[in-house]
Amino acid sequence: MADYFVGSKKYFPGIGRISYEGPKSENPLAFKFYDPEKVVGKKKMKEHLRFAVAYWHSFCADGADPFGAPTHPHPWITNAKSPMDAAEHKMDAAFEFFTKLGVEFYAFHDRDMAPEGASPAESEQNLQNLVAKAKERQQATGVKLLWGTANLFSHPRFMNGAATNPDFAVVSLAAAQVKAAIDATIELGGQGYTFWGGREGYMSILNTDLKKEKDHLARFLCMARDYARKQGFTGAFYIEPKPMEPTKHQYDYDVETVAGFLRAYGLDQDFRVNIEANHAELAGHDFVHELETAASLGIFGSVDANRGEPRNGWDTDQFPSSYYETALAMHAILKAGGFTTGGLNFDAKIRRNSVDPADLFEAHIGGMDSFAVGLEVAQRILGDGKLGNFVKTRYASFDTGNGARFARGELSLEELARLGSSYGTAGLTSGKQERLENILNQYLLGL
Ligand code: XLS
Ligand code: NI
Ligand code: NI
Repeated sequence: MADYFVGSKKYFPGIGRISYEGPKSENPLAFKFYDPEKVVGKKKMKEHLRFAVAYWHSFCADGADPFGAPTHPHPWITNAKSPMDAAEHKMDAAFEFFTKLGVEFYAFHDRDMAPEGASPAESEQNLQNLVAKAKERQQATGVKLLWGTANLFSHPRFMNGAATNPDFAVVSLAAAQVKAAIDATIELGGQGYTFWGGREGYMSILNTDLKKEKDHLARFLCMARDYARKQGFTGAFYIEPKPMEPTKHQYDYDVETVAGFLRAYGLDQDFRVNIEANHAELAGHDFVHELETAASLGIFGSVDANRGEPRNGWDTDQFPSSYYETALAMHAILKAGGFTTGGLNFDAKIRRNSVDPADLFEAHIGGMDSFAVGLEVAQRILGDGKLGNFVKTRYASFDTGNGARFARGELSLEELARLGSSYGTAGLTSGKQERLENILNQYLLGL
């Protein structure tokens, strides 16, 4: 990666390139566990983990919440002469940050990068101007685009939804944005394009035609896919499930729901899921449950790496810090064959009272270290095979004889019932959950 922006002192003065110093380092601005070049299994850590920084949380959000004013106003915005000027300075800050942190990817929404104009045409022009600058910076630094997306939730016109809006005019305005965002993603060599349906859902069933809205959503996604493929996009399309917030009920509730939707509308060949840890929690699932579900359905794509606060019921988007969770997540990801187009995108924000410029670095360092530990633990679990073998043995009765005939669909219910009456007592085999949890704890400590 070129050092072009690392030398920059503009927005993060006093901070240089973050390097690996090992687990005992007391330097808050160093990696303790993430050693990008270290080989784990067959790949380097950086190739396994494919970290991305989220443009929106890190360079747009300013600490404002529904109860209070911004606490970290960004100099690239407050000192700017115009919204376009702010956008360009923001981009400098972003690339300075990416290169100093040493991440290889970023992700963005159209409106994170370029301000909305007075018309769709002006908005598209703004985006194209900024995309040209981003392309230069990508070339200068080697930083790549993990995925792009369109913000179809902030503008008041989307208050009743975007693709599911009851007003056709709004659906077509959403299309103008998605078309431009797809073009931008292609221009920047993006490896994926994400749809997070923030307002694709409803607040009251009394004013909602559920079937129409879902049909429209599917129609819209088909059109977007066809357009992108026609333009030569070969990357993955992701749907990012979330059960609620800002709507009461979001259609892309969780992975299983999205899988059913994709199949029902014939979209399952092109679309995969971008799984966010905090969204899994809001849906009442463990993060690893969503990952394993996606893998089992063949639609695992990418990850929005963050964590929720189990005692709060909303998307707190905190940086990941639990080794237990990252180990189980990386175990699921490695079992699924690892990332191809996807990666670990930090859809996470520093807390409102984290007001030092260094806090943004420390947050990402912690998240990257947490996943590096998770990766090493996962590799240990897979390398040793104890857990995998236990699971395999648990289902061994389906490997041969009548069990295998059942699995192949060769038995009728009558035959199965006849076999059942010959077994007498069965089923009293221990699941050994406690033993397995104890073993996992040993792996976590590297034993
Ligand atoms: C919001 C979502 C959003 C998507 C991108 O909850 O996580 O940030 O990742 O639109
Ligand atoms: Ni997300
Ligand atoms: Ni989210």
